[in-house]
Amino acid sequence: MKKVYGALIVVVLAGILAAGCSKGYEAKQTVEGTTVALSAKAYPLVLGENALAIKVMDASGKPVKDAQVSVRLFMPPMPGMAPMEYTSQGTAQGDGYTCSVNPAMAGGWKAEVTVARTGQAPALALFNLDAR
Ligand SMILES: [Cu+2]
Repeated sequence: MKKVYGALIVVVLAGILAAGCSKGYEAKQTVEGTTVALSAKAYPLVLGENALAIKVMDASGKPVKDAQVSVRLFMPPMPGMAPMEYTSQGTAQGDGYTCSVNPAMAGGWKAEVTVARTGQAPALALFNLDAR
């Protein structure tokens, strides 16, 4: 019976560790009343296609579904490296938006999310992302 419990504990611990390693990314920022939540299921990002989920909430916490959302992914200037910058458009999905980003090298990136709504100044939220 003890052996069974031992094996069970090993399995549970392995599960917790595996879950910990594949933990996604989640962060949010509030800019002048607009909250922008950015998440990625797999994190750090990989070189190639990565799907980012973006949720936008107004000052009352209600999801904003009629915005134009774009993500400018860039790497802060590095010595001896040409600047890297890519902009991708988000598409509406469910309660929010999805956007595909494609980092070209491993390292620290910044994702500037722009939320534009008719008749309002665009809200800009900046996030730090790692790619490996
Ligand atoms: Cu670089």
